[in-house]
Amino acid sequence: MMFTLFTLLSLLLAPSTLLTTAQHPASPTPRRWDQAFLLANATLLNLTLADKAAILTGTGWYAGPCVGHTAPIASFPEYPSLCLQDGPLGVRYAKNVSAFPAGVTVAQSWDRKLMWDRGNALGEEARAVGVHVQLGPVAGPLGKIPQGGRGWEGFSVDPFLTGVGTAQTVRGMQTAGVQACAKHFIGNEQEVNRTTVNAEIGDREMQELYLWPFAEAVEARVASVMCSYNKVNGTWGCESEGVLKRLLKGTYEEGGLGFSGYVVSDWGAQHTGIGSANAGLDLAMPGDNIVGDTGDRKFLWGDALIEAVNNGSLTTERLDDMVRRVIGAWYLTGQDILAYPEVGFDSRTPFQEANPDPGTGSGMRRLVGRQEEISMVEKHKDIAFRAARDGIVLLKNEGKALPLTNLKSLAIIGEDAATMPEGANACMDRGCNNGTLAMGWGSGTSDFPYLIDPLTAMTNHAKTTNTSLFTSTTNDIPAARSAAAAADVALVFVNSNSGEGYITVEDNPGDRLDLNPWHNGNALVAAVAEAGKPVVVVVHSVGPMILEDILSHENVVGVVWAGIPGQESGSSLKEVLFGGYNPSGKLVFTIAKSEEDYLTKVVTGDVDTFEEGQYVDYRRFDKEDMEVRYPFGYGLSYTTFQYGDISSNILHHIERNASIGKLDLYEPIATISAMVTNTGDKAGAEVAQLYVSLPQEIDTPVRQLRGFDKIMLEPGQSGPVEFQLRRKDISFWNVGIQRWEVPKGEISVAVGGSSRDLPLKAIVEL
Ligand SMILES: *[C@@H]1O[C@H](CO)[C@@H](O)[C@H](O)[C@H]1NC(C)=O
Ligand SMILES: *[C@@H]1O[C@H](CO)[C@@H](O)[C@H](O)[C@H]1NC(C)=O
Ligand SMILES: *[C@@H]1O[C@H](CO)[C@@H](O)[C@H](O)[C@H]1NC(C)=O
Ligand SMILES: *[C@@H]1O[C@H](CO)[C@@H](O)[C@H](O)[C@H]1NC(C)=O
Ligand SMILES: *[C@@H]1O[C@H](CO)[C@@H](O)[C@H](O)[C@H]1NC(C)=O
Ligand SMILES: *[C@@H]1O[C@H](CO)[C@@H](O)[C@H](O)[C@H]1NC(C)=O
Ligand SMILES: *[C@@H]1O[C@H](CO)[C@@H](O)[C@H](O)[C@H]1NC(C)=O
Ligand SMILES: *[C@@H]1O[C@H](CO)[C@@H](O)[C@H](O)[C@H]1NC(C)=O
Ligand SMILES: CC(=O)N[C@H]1CO[C@H](CO)[C@@H](O)[C@@H]1O
Repeated sequence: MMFTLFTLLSLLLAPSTLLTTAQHPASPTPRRWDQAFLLANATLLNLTLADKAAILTGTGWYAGPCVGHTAPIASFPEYPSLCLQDGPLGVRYAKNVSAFPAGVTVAQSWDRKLMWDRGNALGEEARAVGVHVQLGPVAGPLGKIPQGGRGWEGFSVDPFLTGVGTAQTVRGMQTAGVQACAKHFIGNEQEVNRTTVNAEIGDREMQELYLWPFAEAVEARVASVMCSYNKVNGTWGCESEGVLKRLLKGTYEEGGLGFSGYVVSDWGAQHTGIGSANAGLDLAMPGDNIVGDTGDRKFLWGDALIEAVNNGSLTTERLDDMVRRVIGAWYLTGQDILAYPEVGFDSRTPFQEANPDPGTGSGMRRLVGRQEEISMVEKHKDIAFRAARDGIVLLKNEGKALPLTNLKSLAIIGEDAATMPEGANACMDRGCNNGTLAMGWGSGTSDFPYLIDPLTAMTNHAKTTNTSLFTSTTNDIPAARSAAAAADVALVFVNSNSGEGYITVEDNPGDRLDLNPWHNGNALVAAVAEAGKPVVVVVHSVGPMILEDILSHENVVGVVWAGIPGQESGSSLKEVLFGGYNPSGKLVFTIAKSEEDYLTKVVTGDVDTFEEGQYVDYRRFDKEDMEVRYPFGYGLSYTTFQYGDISSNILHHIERNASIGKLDLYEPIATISAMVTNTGDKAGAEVAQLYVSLPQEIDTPVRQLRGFDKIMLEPGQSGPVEFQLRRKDISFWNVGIQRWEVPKGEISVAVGGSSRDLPLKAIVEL
């Protein structure tokens, strides 16, 4: 009888639109949560206590080919052994999958469609190799600490931009049929002592900064959220009722996001059995404790969950809620009706001797290659390329030094210009900084299927244009000088790397030791600049760097910020340098004049009090009226743009101080429009930005990003940009009443090309 009911439900709830094509915008999932839960409820009636415990407990560290698995369930044969796998820029440890640009680089494109495309491509590749749950995107760290090791995995230090990046990635991934996992929840802002540090976060910055992108993920129907290693207010992230039960799953009336999916622990972040279940953790990963590089097969859940229900310390209601969330996410994303392939890779290590991998030199893993994966790399090449190219930010272009045209000779200088001799994948989890930097290090990496390094791309270009190249692909100063002396223009490559704290690279413990270029990059630039030729500096960096030394040389006429570009590094850079593409990227953080200016830094000891409140990055620089080198949102083009004609259209007149529901919060209430004109002589795209200023009496940043629109314009052409404001976008978190509230007083908006270039202003007349 159950079977009949179940079949009927499945037919009724069979998704109408599916799953295959990269349409945009697309319905974020084939089913809604209520439809998924109806199916999950029917299934729950059929499951034993032991089945439920198995659904909720990982099978152990490297107990299968993925980094996490649950067991198959005999009485529920359609439900698979779930495969959970990193990560946010590609499928970790798989072969022949794409290595996309990191989150921070696609964010620099400020292109919603491209963010969705990249997410969708990530999801398609994960699904093609049998991954059910892809561990990304990264919505935290937000990146309040510029040295923080994992900021590059996410999008921006601005919560609005990170919110858009997170939501678009979630939608793209889940449209491909894979479950997304927004991580790390919450307050995991540094690598040093990340498993012990206590993040003491006040409600205001919690809601207005750190929770914001997770709220957007929930609105995008994210299937799962990963709780983090750190403590919040003294309690482990994965057993904190305050953050899991109240902030994440609580209703809006309770100050929460109303998240319907499941919370999965970061690997080994679970510390208690029943405590974590009662606090809001739903799925324990990898299940056992990680000791060194192996699991101890001691499980905090599994049989203990059964005992706990039997002895009354865990209610059946809560257990069923956990199961409903986990299998509900499987129904939500339509994985019950998708043909899901077998897992096509193996993450287990170390099998170096038994399974050498001469192709890449990584030699660490047993890898299974499959035809469909190979075609995916080809299919997604263009997305990987565009995300890298459109994320390049032109910071300096003195006397139109760029694009480089009609060159007779060019010098390519610096070890960051070329792949290291041992191969792009030589270092396990990219845990070194040798050769050109196209990815940070840690679990948020994947193997490069190929890496077009800058030197290769420049060499090919030089051949087609008959340009002589002089190269020096180390940071050796005499060699750099002589290469520069022979050429018309010198390209000097510098970089700065960071990653996850389980690997230390050249004394950098995940977090960066400082914001200078690595390997004496400043001295390299100085030496070349002294050779007297025009110098263009190309920067590959995980996050903010201090550029004062580099900019102090008159001969440094150009600076190109190429981010963390992934497999298409050189090809994307070549387009910008030689004018095949007009750069349109903008900074997603501020480049300050000195490291101390940021105020926030890696805390030593075990407590981060978040005493800076909301005032991180441009929110701080604007509050203190500090000079910066390059402001948030800044980026040059080979053409110029002018802004005009701002107007606002109120869609709904609202009561400022009335009790509202969650739906109202995300409802558009006003549209702001403006005209942008291309006043130069080249076609190009402009990222128009909208910042909201709330009345200063409520102790709020001077301005906050609340909209952006990217428009492509021919020379002389004008076109409209439009920004939609939701109620939340003009609200602040009222700690007293624990609600979002539209403040009394004047609310104004400003529109322009960066956070410090805002020619248009208007008042929002509510
Ligand atoms: C699923 O079951 C729970 C517990 O009985 C109930 O609260 C919930 O409304 C059900 N969901 C649906 C969509 O029927
Ligand atoms: C319930 O379990 C039986 C076997 O015990 C199986 O045949 C049936 O398909 C299951 N129904 C659902 C809805 O999972
Ligand atoms: C953390 O502590 C601060 C300060 O006491 C408090 O305002 C906030 O609500 C707490 N947050 C959580 C999630 O417990
Ligand atoms: C119930 O069982 C759980 C799991 O084994 C255990 O942690 C807890 O201490 C037990 N509680 C009681 C009251 O026996
Ligand atoms: C990377 O460079 C470091 C420092 O020069 C060196 O010790 C290490 O062997 C290099 N690693 C590889 C894989 O080449
Ligand atoms: C390339 O440049 C060299 C030296 O500048 C010149 O001799 C040669 O004719 C050029 N070849 C082409 C195909 O333009
Ligand atoms: C990490 O925390 C411990 C205390 O648990 C402290 O002694 C140590 O100094 C901290 N390490 C750093 C680098 O801050
Ligand atoms: C409305 O305004 C009053 C007075 O400023 C304040 O006490 C109250 O908390 C506000 N919010 C609501 C929802 O009434
Ligand atoms: C098309 C492609 O990149 N194929 C590669 C898949 O991976 C194997 C193993 O590394 C390579 O040998 C193939 O060239």
